[in-house]
Amino acid sequence: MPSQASDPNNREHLSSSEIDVVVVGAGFSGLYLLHKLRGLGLRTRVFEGASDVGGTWYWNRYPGARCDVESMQYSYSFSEELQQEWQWSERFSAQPEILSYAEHVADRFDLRRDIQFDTLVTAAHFDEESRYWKIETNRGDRVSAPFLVMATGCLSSTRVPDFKGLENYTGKTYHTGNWPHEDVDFSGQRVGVIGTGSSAIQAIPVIAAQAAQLTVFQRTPNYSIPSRNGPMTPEYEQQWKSDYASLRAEARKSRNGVLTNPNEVSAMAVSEDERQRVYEDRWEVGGTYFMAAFNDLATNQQSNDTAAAFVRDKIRSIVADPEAAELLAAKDYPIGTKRICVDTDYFEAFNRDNVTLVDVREAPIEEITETGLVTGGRNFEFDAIVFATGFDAMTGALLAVDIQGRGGRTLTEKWRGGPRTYLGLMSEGFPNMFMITGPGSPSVLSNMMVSIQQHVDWVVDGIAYLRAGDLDSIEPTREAEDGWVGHVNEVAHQTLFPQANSWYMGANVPGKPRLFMPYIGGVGAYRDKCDEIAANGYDGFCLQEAKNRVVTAAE
Ligand code: NA7
Repeated sequence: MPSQASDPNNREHLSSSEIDVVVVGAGFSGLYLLHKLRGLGLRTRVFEGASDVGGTWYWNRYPGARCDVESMQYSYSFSEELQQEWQWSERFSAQPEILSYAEHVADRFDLRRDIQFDTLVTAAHFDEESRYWKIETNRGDRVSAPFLVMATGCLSSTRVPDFKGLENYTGKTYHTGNWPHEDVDFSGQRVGVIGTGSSAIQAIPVIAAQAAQLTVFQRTPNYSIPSRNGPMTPEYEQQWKSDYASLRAEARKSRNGVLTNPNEVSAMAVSEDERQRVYEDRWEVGGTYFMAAFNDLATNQQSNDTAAAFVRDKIRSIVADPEAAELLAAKDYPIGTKRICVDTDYFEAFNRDNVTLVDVREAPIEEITETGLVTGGRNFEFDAIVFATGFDAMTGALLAVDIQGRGGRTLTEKWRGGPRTYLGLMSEGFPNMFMITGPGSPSVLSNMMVSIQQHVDWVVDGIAYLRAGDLDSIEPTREAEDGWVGHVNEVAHQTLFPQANSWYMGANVPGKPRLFMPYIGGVGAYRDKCDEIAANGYDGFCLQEAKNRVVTAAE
């Protein structure tokens, strides 16, 4: 086999019979999977559509792209050496630094030699006879393996709305989630940004500082908290590094996989003065810590209202033009029920002379023209349009692959009414196919690094269990899956989350079933549940021996 140096795309791959596990995706999930599976002695092939590792952080290179989980917490915990040696330069890391970290991990653990880049998996069909997954790629590869792991990410299928006339536009277009690798220079240009989600909120202040004119088209305003980002101090770094083992353990048991210093008091249990003091303190600390100001902001409308009102007042105090301030102040959904944003000078950007806000809620974008767009009967001309219009979240990347399980049933067909999984890890009818941070798991409601590692550990332990027991397949029972889908839904409806038209609810994609996709029962509780199920011999799963004897957890 040639070295990667002589074969840049690393396309010379192991023959089918030599592969134990096919992994789709070389983001943080795929990288850790490969490392762990190798540790088990399993021959693993990773397919990745990009030209290098990094997943989300490979694609989302837009100006201002940054993680909203603190650097000291948004990193792998599986290697003590790695977590001690890597140095983050800021409290919240910017995309280039996170990508360098992913590259460093790939180098340090010599991962690239088992990754085939520039290759999209197009089909994965389960062959019942051999109990192997047969995989096809857009480059003509055909491989088969007993195990398939979809490490395709939750926010990797970008979405440009189906605007009339889009193909006619002659200027430059960009999507935040698929940004060019070359420098994009907006100097002297008239730029339009469509969307005001997390990506836009990060990009707008940076683009505004460069462009001649920036026009922001907002359909729904977002609540955003200042990040208070700054350089990493040696003291803060040491505080974490000297106690990583116990801090990481605490994060794993926490609600969201992030240590946010939660205040275990209801917002309704304190006086108005005390409430304002707490919000003021959290606003000063910055970041998503704000949402941990009280313990019932996600569940109690009255409590939530107080936090939302506080943030609206902050927006009014920052934005000089009262009309723009009112437009920017979210009012019709509870704070946090669309993903809370974290910014650096977002609202301040609207005080610049070269930035204009246009409301497209009442008058949606009618069409894209050769030179710009039309909304509310007004014509706007741009040298470049930035689509910050988000993703077909959680299910988009999975359903983009022609996945067929037992009896040739497609995943698309099975999920027509919404995703159905057991634990967000597997779906009935699709034996030996695992999803990392799939719908029905805490995933996007948590620190992804914590949830990714938990899933990878669970999956790899599961495969080891099968191997040790001479079992060759695992699949959830329909009953267990029904129970889990019901539980995910029930827990979601104990919160305020279903009230918002969010991508958590699939509401941003026309025609997508409207239901709350991630599991909101808490990272710690979820982990305990997964561990308990494994400890009970994989309760709710059907395990099969090579000889076809069905083994259930009760045996
Ligand atoms: P989001 O949060 O889905 O934001 C997409 C934005 O695009 C949002 O403001 C949308 O408005 C807007 N949008 C979408 N379609 C349209 C149309 N047709 N017209 C006008 N505006 C539109 O994606 P991001 O990339 O910002 O963030 C995704 C996640 O990445 C983020 O939550 C973090 O977890 C990281 P809407 O709100 O739907 O009215």
